[in-house]
Amino acid sequence: MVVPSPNSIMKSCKKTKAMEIPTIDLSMERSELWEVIVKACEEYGFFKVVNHSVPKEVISRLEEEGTKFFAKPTQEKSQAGPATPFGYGFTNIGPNGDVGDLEYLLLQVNPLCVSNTSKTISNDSTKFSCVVNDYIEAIKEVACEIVDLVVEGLGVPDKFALSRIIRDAHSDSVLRINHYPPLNLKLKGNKNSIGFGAHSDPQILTIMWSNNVGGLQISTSEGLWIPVPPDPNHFFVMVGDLLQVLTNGRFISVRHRALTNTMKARMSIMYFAAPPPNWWITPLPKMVSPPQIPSLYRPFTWAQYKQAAYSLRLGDSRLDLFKAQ
Ligand code: GA4
Repeated sequence: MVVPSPNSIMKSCKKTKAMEIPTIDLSMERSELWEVIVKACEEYGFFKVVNHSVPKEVISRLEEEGTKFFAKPTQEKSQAGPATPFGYGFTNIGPNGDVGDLEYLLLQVNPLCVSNTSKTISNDSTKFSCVVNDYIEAIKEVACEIVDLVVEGLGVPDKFALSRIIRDAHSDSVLRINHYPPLNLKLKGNKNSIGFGAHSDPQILTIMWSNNVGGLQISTSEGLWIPVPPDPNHFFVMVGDLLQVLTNGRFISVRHRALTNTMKARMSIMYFAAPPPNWWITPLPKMVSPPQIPSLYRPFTWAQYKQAAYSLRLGDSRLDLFKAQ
């Protein structure tokens, strides 16, 4: 990834406009929800979720664990790294030279157990694992509720076609805790810097929580960057590349990025809902009708897609490699 110069970021920031982020109230009648969810996924690949089922304490306990970990001396944190594939990482994103002003923890979601990684992250690894597991269990339910609504909204007869993949015991879902330290203006000399460069998420769906510090921006289909006001009481949902394929291009996997432009530290927690590695990905039968509506993508497994993602740069368009001839 070429890190944009501070000037180019400032220019693109000037172009940003206030946008009403689509909001899905999960306490609404199911029948009213389908339409709004499908519309948000089609138009932006992004929406906010309010009235979700995750207890406040489940989120605050994980935030606390993250804060405790990132406050440790670098040498201690490094014992939990490198994040290849799981553990502590900083500055480097992926294996191909992408960088950002952040540090992070990448955590395996399955199996839910006290892993060796937990032992290097916390002095109380059992507590750390419990806190992470409670969060994962709760957020997985939100992810499943959302994809079940999507499936219903699309009129797919198999009601659990997507949640079944996410619930699979071998699902390759990942939890990521990002920490964007406050920017030292004296050192950097600019107000905005790239925390995490522009990209789409490769998985099915991402559910994001962040503290009350802004930085996330999403791109519209016209390439306009929209700042997302932070909201620690609610979650944000992003359509991933696989959901774009599963809907045969009807939904868009949203390009997003995170800027560090503040004197406050930003923390975000992302749950990336993914299939098991050997799961074949093709558009849902309802989304194709050859010859009028052929599949836009050739079949591939999640393992193949992941391999492609890791062989490219963060901002590259991996879906192009899987387009049908
Ligand atoms: C983006 C979404 C998740 O954070 C992630 C990232 C992964 C990584 O940081 O190791 C990737 C990136 C993400 C997409 C392209 C590849 C892989 C870095 C990178 C350059 C954990 C994921 O699954 O894909």
